[in-house]
Amino acid sequence: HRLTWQAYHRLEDIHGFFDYMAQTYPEICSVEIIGYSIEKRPLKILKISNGNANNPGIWIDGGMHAREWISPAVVTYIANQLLEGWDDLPAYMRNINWYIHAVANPDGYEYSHTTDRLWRKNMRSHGRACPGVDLNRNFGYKWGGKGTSANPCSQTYRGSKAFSEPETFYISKYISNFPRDTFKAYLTFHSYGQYILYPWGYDYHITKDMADLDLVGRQAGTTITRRSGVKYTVGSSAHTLYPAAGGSDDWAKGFAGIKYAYTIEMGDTGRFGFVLPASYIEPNGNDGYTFVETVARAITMGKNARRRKLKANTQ
Ligand code: 0X9
Ligand code: ZN
Repeated sequence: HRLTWQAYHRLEDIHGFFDYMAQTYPEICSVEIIGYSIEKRPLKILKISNGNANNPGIWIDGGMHAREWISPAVVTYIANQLLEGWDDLPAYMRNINWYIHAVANPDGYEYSHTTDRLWRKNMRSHGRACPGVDLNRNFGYKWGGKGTSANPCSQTYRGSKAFSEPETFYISKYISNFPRDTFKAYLTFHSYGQYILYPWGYDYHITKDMADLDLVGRQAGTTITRRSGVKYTVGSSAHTLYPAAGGSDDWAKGFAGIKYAYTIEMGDTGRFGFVLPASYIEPNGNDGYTFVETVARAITMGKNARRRKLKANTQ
């Protein structure tokens, strides 16, 4: 395959990497096309598993916003780390069914390479008005609320209705088709700012279960800083960034019931912003991997702790 982590690559190289990995490691991985974008590009995911259908599932996506090039780069870096290191990975990483969607907005991603480096939305046409829907305002949980726009020319245009866009619709369809509780984490990679964010994003709303997300988020942030020196700010989306409804993380938690729903905003904090030099891919990739590792561990350890408790209670 032609993918490297020394440069930003086009969609073809990323999908070629997925196909190559599926051919090279057929016992543990495969690709699946979950649908097609507005411009008919495949929405392609890589599945990695030790074959145990009962493993907890973790969904990882990237590239929902076209210009955030570090995101697909980090997501493919993580996929590569998982596969190249598989035999030596700890049990809590191998006993997970991984679903990796590196470029959730393939049309926008290509457009940001060919035409407009700072393109954000998908490529939905609205006749004569400005094209594009903000996919991270198009998910069907509290759709149309704060931080969203009804104006197609806005960068945060929410679309004509919840899941009006194939790119969001097929993610929701794919995840919803599994039995509830299959997925324990939904991790969506964005940039920039170095934030680990959890629901709720639609408003300044606090629920009990946010405490667990906060704890694991902080654990990830602390571990990243200890390993690489990079600092991540941890908190709920609305409080830490701004309220914005229709995000994928809110949908994952609020509708799909996935406990660990996070948006991670990778580096940097603004020096280069979206136009981050490719030399930042590897360091960001390692930080992203640490984040994923921390969440996987929390899922497995949580389960073991519960099992220990159950055992203690029945003895
Ligand atoms: O605004 C967004 O969609 C995300 N930030 S970005 O700069 N990458 O565009 C933050 C989304 C946080 N989650 C929710 N608001 N639900
Ligand atoms: Zn984004």
